[in-house]
Amino acid sequence: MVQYSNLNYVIKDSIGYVIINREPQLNALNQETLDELQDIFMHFNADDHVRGIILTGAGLKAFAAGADIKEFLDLSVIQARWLSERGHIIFSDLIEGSPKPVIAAINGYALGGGLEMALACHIRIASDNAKMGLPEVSLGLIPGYGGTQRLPKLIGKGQAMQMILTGDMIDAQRAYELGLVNEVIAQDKLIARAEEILHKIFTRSRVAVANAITAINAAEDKQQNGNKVEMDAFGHLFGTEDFKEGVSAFLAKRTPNFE
Ligand code: DAK
Repeated sequence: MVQYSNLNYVIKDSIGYVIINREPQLNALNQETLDELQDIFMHFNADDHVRGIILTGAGLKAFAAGADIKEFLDLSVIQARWLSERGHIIFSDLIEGSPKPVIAAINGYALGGGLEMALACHIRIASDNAKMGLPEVSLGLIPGYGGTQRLPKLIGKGQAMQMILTGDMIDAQRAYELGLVNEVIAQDKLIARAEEILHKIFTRSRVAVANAITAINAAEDKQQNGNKVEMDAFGHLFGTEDFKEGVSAFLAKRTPNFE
């Protein structure tokens, strides 16, 4: 298997773990880390041994404290625009667009590009010490990896405006109240809870789960007609073995045994 400089990964019990491993820099996302994220998500998305993915940061302090500020200064306008587009591709196509459920286990600071990475995941759970924010305006920037688009959809335009325009950090409890994270968990139980959620999902039909992700994502995509995507996916599922098995199992009062 490939060795990465900035990521650890492992596959265990059908879960692919991706751990950003730049603890001394609070797991800040430099360009090399983004390259490696692209690579591992392409790999996990295509690997049948992986049924779901947990994305987290190394250590007890940070999920990812943003894009790596030390790399900003030398970027030209054209490079910055291009890097933003590239980040969008990784976060939108490979993380949000993964056919497998991706859980962000936010184990500390999730700031700037780090929070944007969590926003691209399908489910977010946070440890009780987590702090989240989009502080880009304090650096003379705006979020560049989808934050201005995903945050308002998740927590509403007014709350997103306040977070982005003030750049203030919020704690895990406030993030839960806003709907930014689904659950707040003690730090030492965070990964176990993410695993529990995935193992519940693994008892369901894999093809149905993948189609549900596609249809839910389509709801937010202005280029697509979400209702049509849902209808097509719904029709398609009627032709699958999993559908036959799911209905037969229900009628026979037994647990389904999906492909
Ligand atoms: N980048 C680089 N290094 C970082 C970092 C970051 N984002 N965050 C922390 N570090 C480093 C610190 O420099 C320090 O390194 P040393 O001095 O030890 O060498 C080490 O991590 C520990 O940090 P602190 O000593 O500051 O730790 P504290 O506990 O005191 O404070 C903190 C923790 C998270 C409050 C603080 O580190 C902090 O405010 N960090 C910066 C947070 C931030 O502003 N993040 C960036 C947001 S802006 C783009 C697309 C997207 C973006 C940019 C460009 N393009 C397409 C081009 C996104 C931008 C952002 O993410």
